[in-house]
Amino acid sequence: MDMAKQTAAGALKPHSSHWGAFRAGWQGDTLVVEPHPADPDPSPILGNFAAALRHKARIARPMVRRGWLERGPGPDSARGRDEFVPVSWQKALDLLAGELARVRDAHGPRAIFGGSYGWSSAGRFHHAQSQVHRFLNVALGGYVRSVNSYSAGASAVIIPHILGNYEEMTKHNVTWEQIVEHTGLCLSFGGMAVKNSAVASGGVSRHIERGSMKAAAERGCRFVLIGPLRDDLPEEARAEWLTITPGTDTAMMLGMAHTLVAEGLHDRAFLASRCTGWEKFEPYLTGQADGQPKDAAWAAAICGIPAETIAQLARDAAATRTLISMAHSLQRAEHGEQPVWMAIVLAAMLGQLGLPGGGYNYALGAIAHYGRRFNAVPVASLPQGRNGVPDFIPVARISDLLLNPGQPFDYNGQKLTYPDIRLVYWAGGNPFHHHQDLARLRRAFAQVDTLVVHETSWTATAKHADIVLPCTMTLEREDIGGQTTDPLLIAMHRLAEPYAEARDDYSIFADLAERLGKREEFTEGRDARGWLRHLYERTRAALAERGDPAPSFEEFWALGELALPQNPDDGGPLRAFHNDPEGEPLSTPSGKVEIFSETIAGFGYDDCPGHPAWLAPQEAPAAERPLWLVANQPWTRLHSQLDFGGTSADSKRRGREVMRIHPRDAEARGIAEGDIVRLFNARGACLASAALSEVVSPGVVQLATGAWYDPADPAEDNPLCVHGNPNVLTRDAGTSRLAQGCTGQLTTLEVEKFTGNLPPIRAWDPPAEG
Ligand SMILES: Nc1nc2c(c(=O)[nH]1)N[C@H]1C(S)=C(S)[C@@H](COP(=O)(O)OP(=O)(O)OC[C@H]3O[C@@H](n4cnc5c(=O)[nH]c(N)nc54)[C@H](O)[C@@H]3O)O[C@H]1N2
Ligand SMILES: Nc1nc2c(c(=O)[nH]1)N[C@H]1C(S)=C(S)[C@@H](COP(=O)(O)OP(=O)(O)OC[C@H]3O[C@@H](n4cnc5c(=O)[nH]c(N)nc54)[C@H](O)[C@@H]3O)O[C@H]1N2
Ligand SMILES: [Mo]
Repeated sequence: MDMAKQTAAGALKPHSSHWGAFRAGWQGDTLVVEPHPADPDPSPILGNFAAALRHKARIARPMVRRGWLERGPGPDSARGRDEFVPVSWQKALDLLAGELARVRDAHGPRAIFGGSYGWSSAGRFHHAQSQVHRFLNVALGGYVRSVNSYSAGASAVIIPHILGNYEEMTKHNVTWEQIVEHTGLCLSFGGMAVKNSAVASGGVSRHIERGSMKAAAERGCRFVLIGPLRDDLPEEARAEWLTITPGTDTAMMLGMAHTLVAEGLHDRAFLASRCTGWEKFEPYLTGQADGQPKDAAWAAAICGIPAETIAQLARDAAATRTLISMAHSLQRAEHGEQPVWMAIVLAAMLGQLGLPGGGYNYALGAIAHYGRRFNAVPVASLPQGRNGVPDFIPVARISDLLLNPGQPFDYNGQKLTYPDIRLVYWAGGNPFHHHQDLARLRRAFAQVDTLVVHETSWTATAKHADIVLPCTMTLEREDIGGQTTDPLLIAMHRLAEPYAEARDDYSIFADLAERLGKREEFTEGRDARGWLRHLYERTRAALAERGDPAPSFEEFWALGELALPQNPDDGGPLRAFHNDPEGEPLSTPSGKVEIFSETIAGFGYDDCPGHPAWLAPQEAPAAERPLWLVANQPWTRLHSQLDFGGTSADSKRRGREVMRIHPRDAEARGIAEGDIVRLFNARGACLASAALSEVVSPGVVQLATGAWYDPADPAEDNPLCVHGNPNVLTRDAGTSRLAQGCTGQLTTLEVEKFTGNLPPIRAWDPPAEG
């Protein structure tokens, strides 16, 4: 260790982020960030902090859109094109409190959309989404909420019908420890890229995934990656790579299932004792029902993997301890329910659900929550109060909500109606990052009377708002970091003063609540420190109850972290069910694995029938859009957060996001390494820098999400994004009428070399003031 580091180390204070626990301190005016010393594989995303703190992209003062200030609330297509007027905090809060009261009194809280989806920051208290929900409940009587996530829109709805509680099936199932010890074959659909398991909501102190795959592979576990990108598994997994056509995994799994039946390799006893509906599914599989056997040859023609490879993989899976893992990505696509369901059926046919290191673990490796032990004590989160409004939307139906007030929609067996929204309140999320078809989203946001955004920085969402309130970022306040499957509770110390006039979401909401006569109810008389003490007490009391060391808040704060006891690695409800199907039934309607679901069949949805099926997508390559776009999670940041930070900015080329393309597809289009290219389809277009790479399958291009939307000419209705945000291209349609999940992962398009004058990049510039 050199001297400089030693000097710094003395002053480092603990903090945490969704991408890892760390310590940081100042060396002169440079923020030094060091990963948690016990982290074997820290994330490079930590490198985004230092340059971000005082970047010009930070919001300095409260701002109000000129058109809103002059003309008052109302639908306005000038959103995103207008100037902003700086105002004092006092004026901003007075205006906003007045507008909230107006909407509540004139239309009721059912006219306020407060779903406010987004990852915000890792601390349990200053979690912006929880803060805004609590505020709207306490001060206004509620809000229209959103359910489920962009992550798991389809799976979170279908898994409870088929296998059981979603949280348990993802988090309390097969662990990395079991994989290291027991798994013979891991079929990894969509991979388990370590850049993805860099991240866990609430923080992660030890990144164990790479090391676990290495240890498993060294013991002899065989990893097979099924997906369009070779680097979806780390080199340490020594994986074989099967390049599947995107969106066709269900067909491949059916082909494997057919082989199992044809060769008598399926576990009939397991299907009879622990599943329902096999007899309804089997005729579909064999073709007795529709004349088309779903055999390996049929599957090969759809998914692009040779029939013999599919058949052999089925045989291999039946011959050893096999784990099917499935990335979130497969279900963030049209008919995303189907691969989730079919993977469960395939695992049931192998009879290994619930065995150590075998069966099915949805989303293992997609985020660092999964494959770990559960804490034996709770980590508190901010209580959100009672929401008096029953209405909700599946989260990815935001544009539909704003564009179709009063219209009906289907969701999970219910017929619901979109309420008439007048005010949208967003804190801790970035819909111009996360949502699809951004031109449509702009039209949707133009419909409302008022859009309020709390942000740390000038995201495109902030630039489309009417009232923008500047917030502290995590480094500028104290908090507690923790989540249910990480064994460390982190005392997140403050590392910097708030930027310019930025304030904590909490203190903003407290002042707004005061103006609405609800300060005491919102704060319960606590300041931020008081809340940290209060939240910590939940964990401390549980520790004391167990007879474990239970330090006081002051001791915890001084120690900087607290190791939490964890439960044994017991395999969860699937293990219990495997061992005792009668005594420990699953939480599904039948108590068994539902290969056929009477419930789902009863909904009568043609896009999600009563058993898993291959349903060809509408979004498929065609003459004018011959390539698949995989719009996956970025390596260099969490979503769009700190896009302007060091690691993220350094990964851009000529300021633009990098798109990977197979050399063969590049050559056919006259595209060379480093060329600026235009990606386009009927919905929109963006620029990116081309990287030629055989890591990408032919026929596929890959552009990660998260580059901030940067319209060449904001005055246009559907401008070119000059920076490389793939969501100008993606389709805004639900997975099916069952779950209505996000389908942003896959889209189809064409790519060409961009030969025009290169437009400047202004993504991180503050908007014009006037
Ligand atoms: N095409 C396509 N689109 C996708 C996906 C995909 O695979 N393909 N993936 C989807 C998935 S899985 C997800 S989860 C979403 C993620 O979408 P989001 O969660 O909306 O993305 P983030 O960039 O994390 O947005 C968080 C925002 O909160 C702000 N923030 C951070 N801390 C604070 C704070 O303390 N206070 C306030 N007020 N703000 C704060 C950050 O600056 C940032 O703008 O994207 C989805 N979009
Ligand atoms: N570094 C980093 N890590 C993250 C995040 C981040 O923003 N940055 N976001 C976090 C969040 S919120 C979530 S929900 C998870 C998301 O977890 P995922 O959704 O699983 O992650 P992605 O990277 O979008 O997709 C993983 C891979 O799936 C493959 N894939 C895409 N379509 C198909 C298909 O049809 N079939 C097959 N077999 N493979 C396909 C792609 O090659 C892609 O690289 O990641 C988390 N981890
Ligand atoms: Mo996600």
